[in-house]
Amino acid sequence: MDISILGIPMDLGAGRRGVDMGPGALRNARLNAALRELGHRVHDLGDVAVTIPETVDRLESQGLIFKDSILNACTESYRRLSALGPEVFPISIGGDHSMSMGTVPGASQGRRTGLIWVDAHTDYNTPGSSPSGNIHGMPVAHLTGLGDPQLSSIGGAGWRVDPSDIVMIGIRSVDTAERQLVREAGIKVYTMKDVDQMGISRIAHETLERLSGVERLHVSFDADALDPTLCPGVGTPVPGGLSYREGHLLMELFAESRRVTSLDIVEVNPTLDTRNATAEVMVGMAASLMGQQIM
Ligand code: HAR
Ligand code: MN
Ligand code: MN
Ligand code: MN
Repeated sequence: MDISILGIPMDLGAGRRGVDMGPGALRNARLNAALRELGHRVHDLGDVAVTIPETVDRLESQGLIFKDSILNACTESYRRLSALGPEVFPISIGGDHSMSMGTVPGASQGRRTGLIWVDAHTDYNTPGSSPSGNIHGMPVAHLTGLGDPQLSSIGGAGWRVDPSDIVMIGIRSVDTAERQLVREAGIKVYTMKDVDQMGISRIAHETLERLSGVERLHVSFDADALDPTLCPGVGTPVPGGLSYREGHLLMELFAESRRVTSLDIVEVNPTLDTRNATAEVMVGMAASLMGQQIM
């Protein structure tokens, strides 16, 4: 496969600093080499330009924290990924999760896209519902057309993800108003309770079945979906996450389906990590999704 890697060194959407160093940490953990060893052709596009927070006013626009700068970085990411065409598998490495407002439409190539959101959080706040104002808690809402009109139209005026084409896995932290929005939208959510009760294998199969009608299939993998004992390098750790094997099995089963067309790896924060362990685990997850097998 032809894989293109795009770095998005952005922490503007997060409540604390440091995920802007995620792309460096993931490359340092040998992401590119690991993918090449699987037989893929890997082309690194480098990083998109992201505003340095110290150089701008935090409340650039209508009280939405760093909105203009996030909009710029997402628009640039959208353009870079759109230009790749449908034959290339893009892996976007971040960076806080607000980047997915650009990477999901960019990787979609204008097609109907299924979105698998692997995360401790549903990231379905709107500017009105958000308790923090941090845009990394809002990308999915904007991808479905809610919220700020500029952030919700990065992929063009008509493009959006249908809430019935979204599946979330690993969820264990949802704000009160956000929960209502997720319910109203009809998004399929597998909480950690579901993971414990059903097993990740059944969840993977149900997810693929539910998304059987889409043309493109995007996995957006937030490192905080995994248990914080395994991935301590995240800004918003929540106890009780996916185990190492649950994460890998999920990726292995998606790989087996051969249906996934793009990936984000987000929220890796080297300033909070232990010897780059979180980046190394996430490189392993990417390798499993891209076909690495035990035997
Ligand atoms: N729900 C909280 C908020 O909106 C925190 C969510 C953001 N945390 C993440 N994204 N790391 O998954 O502020
Ligand atoms: Mn997230
Ligand atoms: Mn999260
Ligand atoms: Mn478990």
